[in-house]
Amino acid sequence: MRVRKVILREIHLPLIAPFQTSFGTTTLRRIPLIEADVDGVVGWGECTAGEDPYYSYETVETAWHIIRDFLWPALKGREFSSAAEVSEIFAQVRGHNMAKAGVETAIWDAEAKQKNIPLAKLLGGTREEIGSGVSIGIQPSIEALAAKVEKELAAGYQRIKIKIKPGFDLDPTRILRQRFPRIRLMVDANSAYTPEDAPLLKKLDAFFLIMIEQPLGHDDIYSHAALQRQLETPICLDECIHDYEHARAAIEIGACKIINMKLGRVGGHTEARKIHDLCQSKSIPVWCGGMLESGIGRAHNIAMSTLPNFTLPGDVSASRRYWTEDIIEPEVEVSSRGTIRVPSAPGIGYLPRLERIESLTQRREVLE
Ligand code: OSB
Ligand code: MG
Repeated sequence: MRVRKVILREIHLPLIAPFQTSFGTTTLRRIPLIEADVDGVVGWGECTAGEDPYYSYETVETAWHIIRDFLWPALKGREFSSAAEVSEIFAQVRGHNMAKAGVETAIWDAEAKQKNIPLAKLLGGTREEIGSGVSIGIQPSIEALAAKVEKELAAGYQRIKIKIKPGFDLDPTRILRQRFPRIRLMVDANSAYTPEDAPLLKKLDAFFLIMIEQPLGHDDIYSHAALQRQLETPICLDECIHDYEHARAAIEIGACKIINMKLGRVGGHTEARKIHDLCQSKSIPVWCGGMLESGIGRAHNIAMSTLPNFTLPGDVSASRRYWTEDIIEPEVEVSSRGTIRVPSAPGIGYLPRLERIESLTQRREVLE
């Protein structure tokens, strides 16, 4: 295989409603899309770098720079036998996993299309449908939050995740648990707490959460181990896990009992699958996180979520929760049982709507 050409586009897509976390609020997504021509077959990837370097150090600008000035030169003219080898070709570049994943996932899509099979199959996936949960951003009031939860449960979603931050944590969680005693409920702090907050976090044990996601420092695996020893509630790591070795270290020292998998954060399908296999062998469940993706990223998330150790509902939800109109055809839909049907068409299995993509494009660069 050889990548003949890459078209980089940045599209702007306004969210239906602002999404607030402990680190900031997003109203408009700037999304780099990667269209890779691999031996004449086109694959699509999405780069999940943020508008600001608040979730991770990567941004849309750094990703564009890394793809154009380092990843493309490494790839250009290079012969390889499968998409599984692309992460090695990129290994000389330290970090910048979201930039890498954007390109790597596009090549996986192209390979699946060359072989005329669904990407889920090529990855080794075994599910025909995946369980879907929602991530609900911080709301102006607990009442507003409860109303959102009510609506998502009525739509069928299997699990509710709320974002917490200091000052918006115990009260909303307590009230939701009182109002919805039996639902699968979890919280995500996006690194907003410190080890000194352990007594407060310990109080969350009273609410029988299925997990607490990334309470402590974004790069502090060690402190999560000390915290996990004090908590009944399982800790799930998100920001801390960038590769296989991070996952191995976190599991070995007891820093988490669950791992949130994000393609962008770990650099693509190959590394995600390695981490998945490790977790499976250690009886650590994984689930697919989200980065407010457009349909392209969402489609890759669905394919990855078909691997057998994705045993918990992920943050992969319907296109309509975020976008008035997605950029793929058909859009991602969720059944009243809170499931997403895995497409059976080749590759990511959804069609990029090229005209719509072009009309949303703010900049474009051809690499060849
Ligand atoms: O921590 O999981 C997170 C969105 C942006 C950055 C980080 C996170 C999130 C979400 C959104 O929780 C999940 C989604 O895309 O639905
Ligand atoms: Mg998270």
